[in-house]
Amino acid sequence: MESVITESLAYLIAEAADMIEAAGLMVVSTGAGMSKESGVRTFRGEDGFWKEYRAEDLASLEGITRNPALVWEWYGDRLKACQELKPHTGYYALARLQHGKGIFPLITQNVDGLHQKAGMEDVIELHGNLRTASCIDSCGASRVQMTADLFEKLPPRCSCGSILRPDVVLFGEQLPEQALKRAFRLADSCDLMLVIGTSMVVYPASSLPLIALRRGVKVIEINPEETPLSSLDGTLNLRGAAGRVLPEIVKAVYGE
Ligand code: BV8
Ligand code: ZN
Repeated sequence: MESVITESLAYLIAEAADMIEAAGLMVVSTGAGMSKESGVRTFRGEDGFWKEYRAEDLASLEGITRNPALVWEWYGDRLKACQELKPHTGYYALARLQHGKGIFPLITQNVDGLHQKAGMEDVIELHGNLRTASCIDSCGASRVQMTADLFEKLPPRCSCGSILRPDVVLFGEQLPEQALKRAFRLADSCDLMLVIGTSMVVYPASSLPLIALRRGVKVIEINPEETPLSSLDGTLNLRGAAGRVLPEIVKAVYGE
């Protein structure tokens, strides 16, 4: 994924840098594409996870009850990948922006924890995370850490005997209330939104930039591909990879 910084892209990056410098409250929203250059597979791209399976077969309550071993095998692979993978330069550029501009909130659909690994603060995990798992029957037993021993016998079980489920938001589940409320409040109050690496397919995360646009706020989209957000009035398209474009934005803002 070597996206070249063409002259036109360099011009748009300079424009985006001016918008970022001028913005009061900037909010960043990221999806699976933000982690692509760290080696995490996206959901819907050419190498996407969902290629072999439908989302409902894996990240859903009936999927995990129907085939718990398959879903736990998939989450085990992902957990191992996330633990081994390192944030790419785009992550550190975003962290540099966050520390330079004042800690802006970062809303992510990702559960890989790479934003935190790159030293970012105020990370709002809309779709949960892979750090812990809980009882599928909510029996009251405390959450368990997602460590390698949990995967010795699939599916892992709660002390009550029911199966465990990773503390991610499965399809059909409500998002964490506080995180979602804050995300909507930020979409409703920001002066600028930076949207990186999302196909804009999954709701309600996909509604956040639309709320900002409806208020007349500009949205900068960093994505090598076209999405439903790209052609909307008020969106500035930086058609490139996060790992290439973000360091160029930092160079344009901080000259380094
Ligand atoms: C809910 C779990 C309310 C953790 C995930 C019909 C129409 C509309 C909506 C619905 C519908 N039917 C059902 C719904 C609601 C449903 C939904 O939106 N379904 C979609 C599929 C249509 N949403 C829900 O169920 C949500 N809950 O609404 O609750 C409710 C509940 C009960 C009763 C009443 C109401 C829950 C959604 C959360 C689901 N969990 N993950 C995990 O396993 O990770 S979603 C999963 O997809 C991930 O979290 C992921 O983040 C998310 C979205 O994908 P993206 O991040 O956008 O990634 P994707 O691969 O799609 O795209 C990658 C992008 O990156 C591409 O654009 C690519 O071009 C770009 N890219 C590639 N390389 C790079 C790059 N960009 C930059 N740099 C690069 N190098
Ligand atoms: Zn239990």
